[in-house]
Amino acid sequence: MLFLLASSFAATLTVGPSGTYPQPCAAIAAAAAGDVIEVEAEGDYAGDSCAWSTDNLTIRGVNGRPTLDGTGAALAQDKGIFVIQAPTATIENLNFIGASVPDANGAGIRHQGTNLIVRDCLFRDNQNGILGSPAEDGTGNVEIVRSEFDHNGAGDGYSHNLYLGHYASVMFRSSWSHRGNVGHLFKSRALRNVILVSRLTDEEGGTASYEIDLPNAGDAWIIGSIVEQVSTTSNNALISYGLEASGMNPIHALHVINSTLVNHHNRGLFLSIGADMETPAEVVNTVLSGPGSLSSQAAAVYTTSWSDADGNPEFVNGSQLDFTLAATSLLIDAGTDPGELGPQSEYVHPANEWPRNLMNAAWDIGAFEYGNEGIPDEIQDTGDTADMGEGDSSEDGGRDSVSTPATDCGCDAGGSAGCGALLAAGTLVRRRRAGGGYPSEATTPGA
Ligand SMILES: [Ca+2]
Ligand SMILES: [Ca+2]
Repeated sequence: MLFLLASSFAATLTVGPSGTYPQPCAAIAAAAAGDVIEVEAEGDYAGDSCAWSTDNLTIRGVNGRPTLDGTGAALAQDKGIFVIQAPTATIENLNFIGASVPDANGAGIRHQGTNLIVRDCLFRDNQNGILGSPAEDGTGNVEIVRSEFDHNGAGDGYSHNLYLGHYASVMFRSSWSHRGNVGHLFKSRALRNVILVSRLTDEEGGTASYEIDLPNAGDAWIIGSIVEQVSTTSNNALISYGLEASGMNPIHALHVINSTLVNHHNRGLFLSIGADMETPAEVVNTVLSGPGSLSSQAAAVYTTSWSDADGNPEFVNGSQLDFTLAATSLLIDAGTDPGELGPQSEYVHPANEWPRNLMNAAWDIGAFEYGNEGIPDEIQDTGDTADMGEGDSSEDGGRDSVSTPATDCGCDAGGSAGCGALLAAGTLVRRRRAGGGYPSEATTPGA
């Protein structure tokens, strides 16, 4: 009995100068299912790399964000810095840098398990930021929150900032993918993809191909997000959907809601939609700014959306990628109520989010609501933070440490006009205040 009890409790293993283990992979090798591994930021972990199949490990950076630098190192299985073959894994607050292998597919994280949660991580100058394919097609949920993907790609067009295979679902939330090296900023073949209050901007120096590539279509939601194509893009389309027949998903429904799409190339195609996609794309409260064609799909439906034909959207500073609205913008209050799927939060740079309040009782077009200061309405109105719990950021306006709304303040199953449909679909999850102040909780079926 005592043995059974002891074995059922997760242990915390410590890594670093004052920890038990010198390197993360030594702790990973020693860990049992369910254990937490805390990695001190101040250690030197260059070249540390391993594969594991131990279930439900959490690897977490503490006292800052530690760096796993794979530059010049031989990486596990010639695949990546972390090669995860466990059913479920959680990776928090780590930098993955410089992964490269002989076949040019080296990844910061190579995922071959089922469920993966990544929070507060950075992937820079790897051949792939994350490269994943589930152990069994059609299973597994990947959730990426508050993470940055910068200048990954081997430059061959086959490696990307982020490339996920045939998972059941992928959630990319309050995250930033930028400066692609020829590959895509986001590529997924999942049955369901949700890109929520995120920023996918190629930016100065980027040469990404597609900013979003969903080659096998699927149930796709781009909500409250910013997508920008730079003049040096390798392909003048921004969002590519359903262009590969092989492996095509059964659902062919693309929804773009309250997003800001900007083309800085001299020509372009905002939505490149495969000819076999019989369901009209739904584009609601979305800005499509810059030259080029809106969509290759004639049947696409635009509801209170805005293109150059409608005039200047009047961003505060579009050339510097500030797509908030000027006071005189005609996009203010010009949207329609997107219902259950309207974004309840806004992207906050870099790689964060805060609540989106409906200002002047009318939706604005695009990813940003004019006048929103990110503080939940309840706080703005009353100054009373008592019912919001700890971690409110009302003092600093929420920009540094995004407040995590209590369940009645944001997007949750019981909230007002929340993201009910996504919640019901098991994609969005209840936002509640966790110990670490995370704005979202992961979906980890069976965990
Ligand atoms: Ca492009
Ligand atoms: Ca408004």
